[in-house]
Amino acid sequence: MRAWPAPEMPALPVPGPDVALHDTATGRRVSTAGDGAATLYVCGITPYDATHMGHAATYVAFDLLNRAWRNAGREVVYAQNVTDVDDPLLERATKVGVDWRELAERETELFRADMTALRVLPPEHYTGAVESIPLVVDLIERLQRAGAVYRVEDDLYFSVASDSAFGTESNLTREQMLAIFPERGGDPDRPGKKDPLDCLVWRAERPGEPSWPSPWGPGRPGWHVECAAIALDHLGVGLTVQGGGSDLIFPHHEMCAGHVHVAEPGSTFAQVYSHTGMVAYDGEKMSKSKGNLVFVSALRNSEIDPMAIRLVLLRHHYRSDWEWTDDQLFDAVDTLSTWRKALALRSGAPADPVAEEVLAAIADDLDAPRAVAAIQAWVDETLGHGHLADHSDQDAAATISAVLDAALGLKL
Ligand code: 5CA
Ligand code: ZN
Repeated sequence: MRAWPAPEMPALPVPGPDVALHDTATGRRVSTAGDGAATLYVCGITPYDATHMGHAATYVAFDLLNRAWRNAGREVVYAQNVTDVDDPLLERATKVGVDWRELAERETELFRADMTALRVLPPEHYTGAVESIPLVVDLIERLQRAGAVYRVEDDLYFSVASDSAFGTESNLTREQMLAIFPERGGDPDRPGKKDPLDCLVWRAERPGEPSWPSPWGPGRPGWHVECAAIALDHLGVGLTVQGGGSDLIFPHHEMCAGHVHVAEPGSTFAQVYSHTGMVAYDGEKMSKSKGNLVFVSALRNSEIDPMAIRLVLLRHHYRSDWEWTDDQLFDAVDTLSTWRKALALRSGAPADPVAEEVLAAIADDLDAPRAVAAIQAWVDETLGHGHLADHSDQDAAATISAVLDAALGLKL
């Protein structure tokens, strides 16, 4: 599948530091330094509605990581999926009376435009579930050969007992898993399952639903096996970072890891499991199913500067849960206008230490609020001095503009 056009990213004169990232599995801060390319898999959208601020926050967070690696001189290979066939997409298509393929293509195209406006670097591999069905079939066959798959009627399930590391990504108790599983697409009560936590890998054709041929008859992929197959195909095992929102910690990322561990015995799916906090609106997690949404495209259509949207997102640490309010957006618009005033002076307060602090903050578990504070301090100092003679750094604006763009994705 086609991704979106890459924004230009200026090369910085001094390389940034190696990146450390909080790992969900161990609860520790882990260095992502290493030889060879850094590999990143981030769970993509289910394209049945437009990109909301929760999605945008998640993709901007991993964009900071992508940029930090590149600024540190690291090669990056990034893969992202599109869940372009799944229950919620099919249900929405039926409800609004459009073909599910048309709905998926329309919303994916809107997502591309939103990511372009927010200056998010595109993945090297942007891959749909539908185009990956042969990969999924291949992975299920491998799981089957390992004895990890069984039938319930005509559907196929993955046995979580077959992965000895099951549970080590989320670190949840069995009771916690059983409580969350049905809220996130699981079916613990289905008769015939060996363990209530076992997950669907192949769903046999149902009347009126799309299906593809397979060795087990016509059907379509389960959700977790889709991401496992795409990540494995493009990035292999031991990827540097597996990412997504914290709503994917369980079951999604636990199951993806389980599939890969069983298909590639002795492997580790990811070195770091990284999760973003949830963005709320009107007191609840912003979600397509609840409908409490602020769309990136709606703000773009009302002539809001996408860089102001990006600044609102950067002002929250990626791991915290927070609530979107329109006031934060208006405040970001005002802030950017002050920043632009300072940059228009060209010379200003010394910029090199600021650029260094921005790179250090982002390399330190993507601390964007700290980076934004460093820029704000430079702007205050530069504007506060009043006349040019006080400004010791003749190239300050160029240095600050470059680091804003390269590290934070803010082109002003
Ligand atoms: N297609 C699956 C992943 S394979 C999916 O979860 N799609 S999604 O459209 O529901 O979400 C896309 C991405 O945005 C996921 O990484 C998800 O964790 C993240 N996300 C969804 N809602 C929020 C929210 N309110 N705040 C932050 N991130 C969110
Ligand atoms: Zn996924």
